Amino acid sequence: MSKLKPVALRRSSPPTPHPVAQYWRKCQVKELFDLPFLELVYRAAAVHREHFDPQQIQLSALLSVKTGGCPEDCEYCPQSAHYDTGITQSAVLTVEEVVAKAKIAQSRGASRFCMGAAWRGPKPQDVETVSEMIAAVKALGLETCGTFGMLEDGMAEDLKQAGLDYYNHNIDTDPERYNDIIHTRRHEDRMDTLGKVRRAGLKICCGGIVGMNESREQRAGLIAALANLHPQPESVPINRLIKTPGTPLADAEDLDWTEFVRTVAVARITMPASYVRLSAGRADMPESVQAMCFLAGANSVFCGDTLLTAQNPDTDSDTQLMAKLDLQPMPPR
Ligand code: SAM
Ligand code: DTB
Ligand code: SF4
Repeated sequence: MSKLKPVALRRSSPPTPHPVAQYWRKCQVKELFDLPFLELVYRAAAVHREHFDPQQIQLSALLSVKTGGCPEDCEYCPQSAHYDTGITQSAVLTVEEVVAKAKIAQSRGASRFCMGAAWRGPKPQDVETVSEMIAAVKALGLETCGTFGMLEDGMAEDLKQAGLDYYNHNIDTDPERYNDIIHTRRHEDRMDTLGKVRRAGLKICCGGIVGMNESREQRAGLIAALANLHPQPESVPINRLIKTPGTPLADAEDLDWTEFVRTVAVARITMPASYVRLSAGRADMPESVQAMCFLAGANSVFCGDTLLTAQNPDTDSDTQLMAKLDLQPMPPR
C-alpha cells in the first residue's frame, strides 16, 4: 500500500487568522446557496485560495474506541441502541489497540487521529481511559481529536491536559429542526459543551449532516449556525448522510450531488479560514464529485477504510484520486 507523503508547503506564510466576526443571517446564507452553481463554486474557490494552498488536503483518520449501544436516539446513527442496525455494543478498546491503529494511520499519511465513542457523554472513569489513549497517540507526533459526546464541567480541561488538540461535537442540522432528528437532547446542550470546549482552550471541530430530508433553507440554517459560532470552528465536517438500514432515516430522499457541492461551497465562503472536511459519505461518491468539492473549497478528508462503523474509500483509491488531482497531504500546522 503506497504512502501519501507530505511535501513542503508551497506557501511559507502562516495561515491567515480567522476574519473579524460577521453575523450571518439565514437568508443571507440562503442567497449564497441560490447563486448560479458555477458562480458559487468560482467564488468559493477564490476564497479558498486567499486562505489555503488549494493543492493541499488535510488527512484525518478515525477510530471508534467504543462502538454501539448508545442511549441517544439520533435518527441517522448506526450506533444508537434505539434502532436495530446490526451493530452491537462492544468494549472500550485498549490503549495498545488504539496506538496500533494510530501507527497505521500515520504510516499512511494521516496528520490527525480522531477517536470516537458512542456515548451520550463520558463518565469520569471514561475521561481517564480516553486520556491515556490521547496521551499515547499524541506521543506518536499526531494531532489528536476526540468525539465523546456531551461533557461535564472540568472534563474538557482534563482532555486538554492529556494532550487533546481538537474536540469534535457537531450541531448536525438546522437548530430549528434539531428535535425532529434527535429527541434525547437539545441543540442548546450541544452549544453548552462547545462553550466548555472553547473555554478549555481546545480547538473545535463542528459540522453537520446533509441529506436528512431537509430543505435548502434548512441547509442554510445549519451553515449559518456554524458560521455564527464565535470564534468559528477550526474544522467543519460536512457529512453526507450514510443511509443505514434500521434507522429512521434509512429511506431519506437522495440529495443531488450539486446540492452537496453547494453546501461545501457555502461553508467555505462563510468560514474562509476553517478546514472544511468532505466527511462521511465519500465511499459511493464519484471521483468527479469529490473533485468538485475540492474545487469548491473542501480541504480535508477522513482517510482509511472505515469511518466509525461505516465504509470509507480505501487508501489505494484515495492515493490514486489525490495523484490524479495533483493534491498533496497537508503537514500539521
Ligand atoms: N456520540 C458522539 C456524538 O454524537 O457527538 C460522537 C460520535 S457521533 C457518531 C459523531 C458524528 O457522526 C455525529 O455528530 C454525526 O454528525 C456523524 N454521523 C453519525 N452517523 C452518521 C451517518 N449515518 N451519516 C453521516 N454522519 C453520521
Ligand atoms: C464527523 O463529523 N463525522 C465523523 C466524525 N465526525 C466523528 C463520523 C462519521 C460517522 C459515519 C457513520 C459511521 O461510521 O458509523
Ligand atoms: Fe450516540 Fe453520537 Fe450516534 Fe447520537 S451520533 S446515537 S450520540 S454515537
